[in-house]
Amino acid sequence: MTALSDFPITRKWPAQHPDRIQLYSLPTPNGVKVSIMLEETGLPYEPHLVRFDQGDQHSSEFASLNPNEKIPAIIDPNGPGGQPLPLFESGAILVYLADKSGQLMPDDPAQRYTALQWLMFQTGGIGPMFGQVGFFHKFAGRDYEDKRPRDRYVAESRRLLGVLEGRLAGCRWIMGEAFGVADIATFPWVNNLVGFYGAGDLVGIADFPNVTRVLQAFLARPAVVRGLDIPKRVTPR
Ligand SMILES: N[C@@H](CCC(=O)N[C@@H](CS)C(=O)NCC(=O)O)C(=O)O
Repeated sequence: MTALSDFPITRKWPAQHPDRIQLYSLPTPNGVKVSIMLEETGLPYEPHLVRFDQGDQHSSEFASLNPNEKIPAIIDPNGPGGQPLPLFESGAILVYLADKSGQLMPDDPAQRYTALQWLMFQTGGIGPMFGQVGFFHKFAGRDYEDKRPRDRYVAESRRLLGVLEGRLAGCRWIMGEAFGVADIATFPWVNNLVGFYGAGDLVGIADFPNVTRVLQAFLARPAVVRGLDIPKRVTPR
């Protein structure tokens, strides 16, 4: 038997509500996937802020939960078999929360695999490639004289946006009429690319009207608006 209090991370971020899912995160594109999912499903949870400006993600307490030292991570005190379940990797967390809540994932087995396919298209493609655009366009890589690395990631991101554009033509959401985990994984990254990274013109976002349409619909959802700001930052981005 394990208790929530057995996890070293609870010493740095004590649980006020030990019966709730514990979320360790920061509102970045990967972080908000989980807060949006939790807001959409209504599962009770307690958010804890992991401050990058203080190197919290590299603390021994955080690394004891995620040896990859990246947010988001969760502990569900009431996981499978009634035992606490620690979990990292946003894609795995979304699948777990969909299964736990019985929401935002198709019931039909074939549709479920298709949703997982698009979820993994995000975690394996969109996230890493858009992230590199951010590095080379907004962060330290911006000052590199050689623009070939930036151009490579911009071209690949454009290609991925084209794949998404094709999928969304005539569709309300990635899986058709039903909003779900693939949308929750994907649109925080599109939002970040055109918003925070300011790379909309660079990737030619105007060439992807369906992506833009669905992004606007995503940002209009009340649970998305809430999730984008959880856990609340104490310092500006
Ligand atoms: N594949 C991971 C990626 C997580 C990730 O890259 N998180 C970033 C924030 S968006 C992070 O924690 N960065 C902190 C660091 O690299 O030190 C996931 O999907 O959960």
